Formats: sequence, structure tokens, C-alpha cells
Amino acid sequence: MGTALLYHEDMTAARLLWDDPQCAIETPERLTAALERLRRRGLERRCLRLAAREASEAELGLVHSPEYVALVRGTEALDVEALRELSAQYDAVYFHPSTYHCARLAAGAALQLVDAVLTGAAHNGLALVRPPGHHSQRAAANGFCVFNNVALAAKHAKQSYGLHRAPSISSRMTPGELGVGHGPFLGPHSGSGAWPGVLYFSWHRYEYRHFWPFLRESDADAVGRGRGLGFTVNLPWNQVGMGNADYLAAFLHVLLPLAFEFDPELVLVSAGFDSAIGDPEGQMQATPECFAHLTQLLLALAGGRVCAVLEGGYHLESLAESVCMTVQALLGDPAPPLPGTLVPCRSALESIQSVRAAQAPHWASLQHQEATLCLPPGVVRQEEAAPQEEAEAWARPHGALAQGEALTVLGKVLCLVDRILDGQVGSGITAIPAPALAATLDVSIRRGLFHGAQRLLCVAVGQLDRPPDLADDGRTLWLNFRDEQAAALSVFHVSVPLPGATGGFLSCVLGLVLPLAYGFQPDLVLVVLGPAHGLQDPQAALLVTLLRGPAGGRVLALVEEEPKPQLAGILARVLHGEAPPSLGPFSAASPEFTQALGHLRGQLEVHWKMLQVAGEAGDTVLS
Ligand code: Q9C
Repeated sequence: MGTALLYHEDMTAARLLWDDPQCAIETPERLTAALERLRRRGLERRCLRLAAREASEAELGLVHSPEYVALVRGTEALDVEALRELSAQYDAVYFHPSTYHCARLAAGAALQLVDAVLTGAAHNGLALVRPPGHHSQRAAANGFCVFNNVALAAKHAKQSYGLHRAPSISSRMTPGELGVGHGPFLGPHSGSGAWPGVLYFSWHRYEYRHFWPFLRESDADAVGRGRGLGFTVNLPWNQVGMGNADYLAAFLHVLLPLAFEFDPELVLVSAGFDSAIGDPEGQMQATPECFAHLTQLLLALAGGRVCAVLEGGYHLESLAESVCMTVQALLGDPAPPLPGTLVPCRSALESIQSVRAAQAPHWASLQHQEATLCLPPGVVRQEEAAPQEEAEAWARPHGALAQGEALTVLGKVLCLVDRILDGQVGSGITAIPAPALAATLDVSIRRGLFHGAQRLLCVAVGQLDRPPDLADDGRTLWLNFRDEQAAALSVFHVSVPLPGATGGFLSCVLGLVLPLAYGFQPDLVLVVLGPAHGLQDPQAALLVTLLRGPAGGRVLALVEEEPKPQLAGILARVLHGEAPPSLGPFSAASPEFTQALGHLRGQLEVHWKMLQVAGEAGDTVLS
């Protein structure tokens, strides 16, 4: 088990044989640069290496017409002039005598990756392929693409594994090609919209339809038709220069709410890295670390069964780094912190607003809201402890910590806080005797600040009070899920009612907790499950999984010792990078809950820009 890496050297054989500036960027070096960097970083040898095989003609027939497959086969025998003539009949395409072989390997790699993940040979994986696939159509090459690798993978997953209703989300990480907007097979060209059982998400460079391929059906209001209504989700980027905050906001406020509601059994990613900084096609600004975060977020879906297939990406340095970040995340490593402050731009928010509005009729997780708003790896079971006198000194203000087991545990927690902040340990979890929990939390916060944390995020679930003499100086952000009204006592002190339904829980986590957490950029996250926390084990696991993102994996979980000893084990596993269990069937949040949450977001979004989901925040705040 682990991360599969699919590749075949023969896929470097095809190249452009004549002068065509439009096609010159799709080079064999794209693959060699990515692979070389994976080797240098020691990432390749941590993966399960699989040599790609060719897809059979029958398999290509899952998506492409026999005539088109025969035509591409015929290019093996053509001379350069004939290849050039044929290429000119398509938009941004070149053929080479080895194109057919390469394209069959690319498709075969995508199919093998699905096989590896669905048979359990691997948890997840990446196929490094060329030519890319997502622009190709049933009977046409397009935009460097010959066979639609990811569409073939989706069909194969449905047909060969009988995944019922949720085989895949296709999320393309690229804007430029994503730009394509859609693989026509998963996207809106397919008659009723996306295939039944497939949720298709695409973000892409669009610029109000002034960017290639200029398709009306790439816009946010193209949502699928008939039975596919709502299963095509288009997020057009109308400006270049979108960066980390914009991509993250799109995930938190569009892709993930829908994806969790959909509850897929498999996630297929059209991984186009022309969305990364430096890319000549995409012209976007996302830094490579962003792909670690996006991948990590996707791994919280489908039991972590994520299959990524390379699409675009033409800046060799940026491509190679972004591929490494993706693989690191697939391997379960903590994601490096995102550089800079995270504030989504106005154009991104306008796009997010349009797609949420267009999709709201089809998704419970988006309903009611528009009305109101308008690390180094390794978890330890800590045995090491601070010296007894030191623990006693820190325990002094608290009677509950005076002696016995509580004091012993405090010694371990103090040591763990230091080690996580020093980077010696990635994350940690400790079970705390119930009567000592609040005091241990108080001391942990102080110790973290004392030990050099600039910003400390505390997510407390259950009846826990914010330590009363903690300064409200912006160094601590206190988020408390508890059984009372939503309230922002300050921008750094927020209470949220405990959500019962899965939908309420997801809206809270994706729509409030993560945007605040990413906006705050903490050095350390304390997650505390206290008295009457009310979370089911899968909910607690998902919360902890997602909170690995904002602080480079530096999470310390403090869990009340009783009454559920198995919870600590589940949390330890997700802190190691294992996928959390599914939340189970989606149930929508109550309108009251959604309204309370919307009101709270409205109060906070002036300060916390990652909460915004609309371009004109001022107009949409609750009246
Ligand atoms: N200046 C992929 O990324 N170029 N294909 C359009 C715009 C075509 C992109 C020219 C780009 C095709 C897989």
C-alpha cells in the first residue's frame, strides 16, 4: 500500500517536428524534469513504481469512436508533411510517428492507476503522462490532447468496478487548460451533462470567454442538463494572476462543500500545473506549496482514494516543484505553510459567487446561505516529559493539575508543545483526564506562546471556556464549538453552536473554521475535544485531518480520556496522514443553523477575508 507512481520512458518520444509556436511548449522535457526532481527529492523511491502499459483499442472505445482511434493509429505510418497536414485540421495539436504509442501509454497509465487504487494495491497515486488528455473529444484531438485519459479512467472505474453512484470527481488543477474548461466527456457536451454518477468540477482561465478555447459552456451557469443537472461545476477565472488564496477559497467554498455532499468513492484529478506560477499558458500565481494543500484537502474525500493524472504545465521548474508537492501530499507528508497573507482577490470572489449562485438550486450545502450572507512526518505517543519541577511551576495556578496523573500528563504535553514548535516532531495527541482538561489546555496555550509561537489557533469542541486572562492581542485565535448561540466576542474569540447534521458540520468546518485558520496562518493548532463535544468519530477525524493544512501539519490534539478510548487511535492515524473515514450519508443543516452561521460569517468577514464568497462583501452582509 502507499502511493503509486505511473510512468513510461517511451512517453518522451513524441515531439514537435516543425515550427509551431502554439505547440512548442508541450515538450518531452516536461516529463523528464518532473521525474528527475522526484528522484532528487527521494520521493520516487517512496512510491510504488509501476510501468505504464498501453490501453487496448477496446478500452479507448470506452470514450472514443473506432474511426478516430483508427485515424490516430494511422499516423504511425505518415511522413512529416502528412503529419503536419493532419495536425492542422485540429486546434493546437501536433502528431508525431510515436504519438499513437505515447497516447495509448498515457491512457493505459490512467487505467492502471485506477486499478491499483480500486484493488487496494495502492492508497492513491499519480500518473506522469503525455500527451495530456482533457481537451480531446470523442472523435477529435484538441489542445495537445489525443485520448481523454481521465474520462477513460472514469468510465473504466464505473464499468469495471461498478461503483454505484459516486465514482469520481474530476477536478482539474489547471486554469489554462482547465482552461479548456471541460473535458467534453465529463463535461457539458455529453448530452445530459456529466455522466450519471460523476460530479465534474473544473476551474479554468476564461477571461469572460476571451481565452482559448472560448467556449460559452465553460461559464459558471453551465451546470449540466436533465439528470446531470448540478453535476457539472464550472469555475471560470476571469482574470489572470489567481494565487494561493483564490484557489484555496475555491476549494473551501465551492469544490469541497459539493464534493462532501456528493460523497464520492473515487477522486480523479486532471492535474494541470499550468495553474502554477510562471506558466506561460496559465499566467496564474499559485506557488507549488498550494498543490500540497489542495491535494491534502482532496485526500479527505473518498477514503483518500485519489488518482491524479498529469495534464498541462509548461514551466519546467514550476511543474517539477508542483509535482513534488503533490506527491509529498499523496504520501501523507504535512504540507509546507503557504507563503504570504491569504486574501482572495475581488475577481476570484465574483467567480466564486457566480458558481455558488448557479449551483445553489442543486446542492443542499449551498442553500439558504446566499440569502443571509449576501510538517516533518511523525506523530508520537509522547513518553518524554518535562522535568517534574518545571511541570509543577507551570501547573501552579491550577488546583486540578496539582499532582498525580494530571501532573504527569502535563509534563508530557509541555514537552510535546516544545517539540512540535521546534520541528522535532510533526504532530501529537494526548489523552487527558477529564477534570484536568481545561487547565491543561490553558497551560498548553501559554507554553506555546512562551516557546515562540507567534500565532496559536485553538479549536475547542465542547463545554470549554476560553482561559479568562488570555490576552486578546491577536496571538491566539479561539474557536469554540459548543451548545449555545453563535457569537463573535471579538475577531479572535468565536463561538459556534454544535452542529448536529453532517451538512451543518461541513458548513462549519469548510465555511468557517478552515477559512479562519488559513487566514490566521498559525504556527501551531491545538484541537481539543472536551466535555460533551458531541462529535462522532468520523467528524472528529475529518476536523483534525483538515486542520493539518494551515500550520504545516503542526497539530496537537488533546482528547478527554473517557469515555471513548478508540478515538485517540483514529486521530493518531489521521495525524500520520491516513485518510479519515467517510462521514456517511449527507443530511442538510437546519435553516436556523445555516442562518446563525451565515450571520457569524457576515460579522467576521470584514476582518477575515478568506470567509468571503462574494465580490461585493458590503452589499451582502446580513441586514
Ligand atoms: N494563447 C493543455 O494544457 N493554446 N492544453 C492556446 C492561447 C492551446 C492547452 C493558445 C493550449 C492547449 C493540455
